[in-house]
Amino acid sequence: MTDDPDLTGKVKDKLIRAKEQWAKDGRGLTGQTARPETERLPPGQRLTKDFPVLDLGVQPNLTQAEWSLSVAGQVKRPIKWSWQDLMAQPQQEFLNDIHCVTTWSRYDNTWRGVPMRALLAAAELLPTAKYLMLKSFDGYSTNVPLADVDRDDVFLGHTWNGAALTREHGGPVRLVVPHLYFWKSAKWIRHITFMEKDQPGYWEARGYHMRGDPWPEERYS
Ligand SMILES: Nc1nc2c(c(=O)[nH]1)N[C@H]1C(S)=C(S)[C@@H](COP(=O)(O)O)O[C@H]1N2
Ligand SMILES: [Mo]
Repeated sequence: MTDDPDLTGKVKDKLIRAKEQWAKDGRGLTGQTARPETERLPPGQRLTKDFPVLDLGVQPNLTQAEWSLSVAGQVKRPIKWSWQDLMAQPQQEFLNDIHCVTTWSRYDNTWRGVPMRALLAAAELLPTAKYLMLKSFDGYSTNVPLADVDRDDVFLGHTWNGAALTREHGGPVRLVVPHLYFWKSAKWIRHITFMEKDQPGYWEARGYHMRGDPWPEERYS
């Protein structure tokens, strides 16, 4: 086991309580339907030009050398990737829109990173692998169905808009799952477990949706 990282900040208890209450109140739900084929902004979202920072309030200070990602569970080949191992993987450019469940959306993010399908291929998944639990260096976790990461547009991102991903946005490395609400995009990613059965992560255990597709407004459970 690696040493626990140095953490900056304090857990934002008030924000966490507020977000739990939003789930109870169904905040942001419009009941409208919209389609990604004909629209760009999902229902209940508003566009922002800046890039808000959202997390539990505690940010790990990780150098590239301190970062690593381990992969276990329903796989034939467990993985442990250092920064050098990640750099040795295929690198690609990505362009996407971000939709946060707190109702902001941000268009035209450019990224560089490793396609998630490179990791899926390297781990050689067992047929029993159906869901993922993502765990991060700040103690955060989130779950996602395998089908939602086995796609060309999902990646491990290390560069955003031409510069190294900053610590506040999850650097050195975060997952990006652009077609789901942004809470599924784990910052400071540390560990991935492939699971047979779905399990709730941090927000999913606090009233948030197990999948989180913004188009049908899968905000809450
Ligand atoms: N490790 C970790 N990842 C996380 C979070 C977190 O608290 N810890 N918050 C999630 C939430 S709720 C959102 S909206 C996005 C915010 O990413 P950003 O700060 O880069 O905008 O990160 C997601 N990934
Ligand atoms: Mo969020």
